[in-house]
Amino acid sequence: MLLAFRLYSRTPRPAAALTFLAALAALSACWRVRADPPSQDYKLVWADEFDGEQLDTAKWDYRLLGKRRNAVNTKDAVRLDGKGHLAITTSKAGDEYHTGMIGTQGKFEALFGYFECRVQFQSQQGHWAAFWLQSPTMGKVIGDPKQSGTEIDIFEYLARQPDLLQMNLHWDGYGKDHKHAGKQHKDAALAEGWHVIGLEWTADEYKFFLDGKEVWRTASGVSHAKEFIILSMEVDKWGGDIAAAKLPDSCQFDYVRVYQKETDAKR
Ligand SMILES: [Ca+2]
Repeated sequence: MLLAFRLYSRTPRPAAALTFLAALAALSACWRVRADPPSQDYKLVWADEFDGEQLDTAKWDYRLLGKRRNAVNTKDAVRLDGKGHLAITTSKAGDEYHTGMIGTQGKFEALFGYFECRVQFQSQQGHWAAFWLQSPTMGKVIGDPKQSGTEIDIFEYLARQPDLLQMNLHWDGYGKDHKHAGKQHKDAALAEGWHVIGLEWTADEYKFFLDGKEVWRTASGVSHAKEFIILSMEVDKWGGDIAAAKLPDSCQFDYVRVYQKETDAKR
């Protein structure tokens, strides 16, 4: 009724109407930031809200336990805080660094859709956080990422570059045929608070979103293979000098949600 009055009143009050429309636009932007697939025909098909006290092992496996890069992946590094968040923590344990990685391989694998997480990044250098997709067959057939799949790094975040969101695609294996496409998006707000990061993956392209805003679109290395989800922290010099980090240091996830169109879900 208010909207009708503002828009259709015979004696319009342009300032009030504009204020109202601006408020409506701001509210709509808020909704987008909270969680929203890019179009109405996406339906939620999988999610973990990280409620409860224990990692849901019906959805996730601990991945690559043991030595990985310059750390040791442990189960203890991956914890729910009991307040709806998953934390992956890098810590020092004697002469070693411990960190963690979880994935949905063999439990949830999807072809196309909209993948989203809400995340608060780590603050220290020496390690990096990532929300990524991987196919079990990546690199098996060289020259055809459609068939073999692609490593889709929906985000990688390095606290030594606190205002950069890194998005990367890798295909044709990790050897001499390796191909890469990537984008760094600058946003000074990344280091503070929570952010919603999403990927829309269709048969033709990828679109990457930060807080509801598209930040990269590419048709490079588009996978037509089913992919699983990985959440990880990794310790290596790409992240900076871990010896200079104040540990423990965590990346926290509030949720991971996957939406598909009806046509995707039937594949
Ligand atoms: Ca949550």
